[in-house]
Amino acid sequence: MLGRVERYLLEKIKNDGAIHITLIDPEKVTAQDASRIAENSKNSGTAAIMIGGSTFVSQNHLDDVVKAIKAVVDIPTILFPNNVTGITSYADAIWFMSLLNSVDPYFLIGAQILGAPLVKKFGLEPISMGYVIVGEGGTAGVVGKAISVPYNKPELAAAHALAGQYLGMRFIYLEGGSGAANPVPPEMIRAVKHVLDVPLIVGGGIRTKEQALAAASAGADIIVTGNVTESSDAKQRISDIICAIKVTKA
Ligand code: 1GP
Repeated sequence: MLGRVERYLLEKIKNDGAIHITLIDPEKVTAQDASRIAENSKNSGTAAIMIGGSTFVSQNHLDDVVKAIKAVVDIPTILFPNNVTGITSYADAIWFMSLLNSVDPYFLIGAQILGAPLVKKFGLEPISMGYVIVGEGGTAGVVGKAISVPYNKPELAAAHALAGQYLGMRFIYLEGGSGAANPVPPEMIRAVKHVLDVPLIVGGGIRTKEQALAAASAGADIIVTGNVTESSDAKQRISDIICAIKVTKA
């Protein structure tokens, strides 16, 4: 049975075409910053808040960040963990994810085995997701020991994504790496979308409405932005991104 957050995401994709999710990296912000970013993003029309980063964060700080977000917005909070330490009981859901192109079994299934009992204990809604690192891949690629799929090999990205879907994953995430110089190219998104039946998430290096529009037009169902949300003109930029992707697919 699908959980509440997953149903909400699917419904919103169906109604809006492509949707936007705001990523907050708890390592980069105070709890106060996090609540301000979440509130601004919500007012700009973001569908949900993802919380996670690629490196270290203390458990207490993660708890405080999620609590601060939940105090100001009612849209779903979804954990985006890089490890077992990325789990807190205060969120609504968790991307229960496997890094499909990691060479380290820890990121394929090891961390998931350690984390699963906590997810159960905390009553978090697990949303199964296949994570594929592409292009420069950023910190996530290094930490996750991924063999990144080059941007000029869209068919390889499609094979990874399809394997994830056949293994039962209900979302696929193409990750260009936070702060990537170039976002995932439309040709790669198109090739992946062509073979997939499950929703496609795309993120990494998306900074402008033009880039978001290009990703959505190529088939991204969910656009994730992180860095943009921390900029001084974040509210306007996120509104522009959301407006652009709605127009494309609605
Ligand atoms: C990282 O895809 C996300 O996991 C977001 O990347 O910070 O570049 O928006 P940015």
